[in-house]
Amino acid sequence: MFKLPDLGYAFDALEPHIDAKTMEIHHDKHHGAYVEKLNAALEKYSDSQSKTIEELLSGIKDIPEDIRTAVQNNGGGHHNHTLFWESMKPGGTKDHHGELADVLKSTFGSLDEFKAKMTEAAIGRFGSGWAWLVKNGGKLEVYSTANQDSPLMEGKTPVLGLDVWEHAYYVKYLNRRPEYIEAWWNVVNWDVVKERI
Ligand code: MN3
Repeated sequence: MFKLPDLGYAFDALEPHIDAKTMEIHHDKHHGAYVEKLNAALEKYSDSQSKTIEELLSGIKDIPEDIRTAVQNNGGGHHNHTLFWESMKPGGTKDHHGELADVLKSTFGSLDEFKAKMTEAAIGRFGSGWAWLVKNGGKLEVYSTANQDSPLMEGKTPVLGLDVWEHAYYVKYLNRRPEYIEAWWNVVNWDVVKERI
C-alpha cells in the first residue's frame, strides 16, 4: 500500500509565494486522492503491489490493461507530487551555484537560460501538466508532460518538476500561471535538485 508522504514543512511555510490553502488542498486532497486511487487500482494485482512506484511507472506497458490508465494517472500523480514537495523549501536555497550551476550552464548556457527554458515549457503546456528538468541517457533536458504523465514512463529520470495544473495556483493566482511560475522559483530546493543530477 502506498502512503501519502508528509509534506516536510507547514502548509504556510512557502508563503507568500505559494499560499497555505493551496498547499493544504493540494497535498491532503489532490495528492491524497492519487494515493487512494492508486491503491484501489492495484488491489486485485498482488504482483504489482510489491513493486515500487518507480518500477510501476517505468514498466507501465507491463501493467495489466484494465488498470494501466489508473496507474498512469494516479501512480504518476503520486510520484510527481512526492518529487514536487521535496523540491521546495521555505525560502528556497539561495546558494545554487558551484557544481550544479556548472552542469546547468554547460547544458543550457546559464542558470537564467535554464530557468527561461523551464518557464517557457511550463507556460506553454496547454491545459494540465508538468514542466520538467530530466536526465535522458545521461543528458539533461527540459520538456513538459500532459496530465500526470511521469517522465519515467518514457525512460527519463525526473530531476525537477513544476506542477502547472490550475489546482497548484488558482486560489492565489487565478488564471495568472506565469506569475505563479515566477514566484515558484523562490522556493526551489536546489540542494535536492543537485542530488538528483
Ligand atoms: Mn498537483
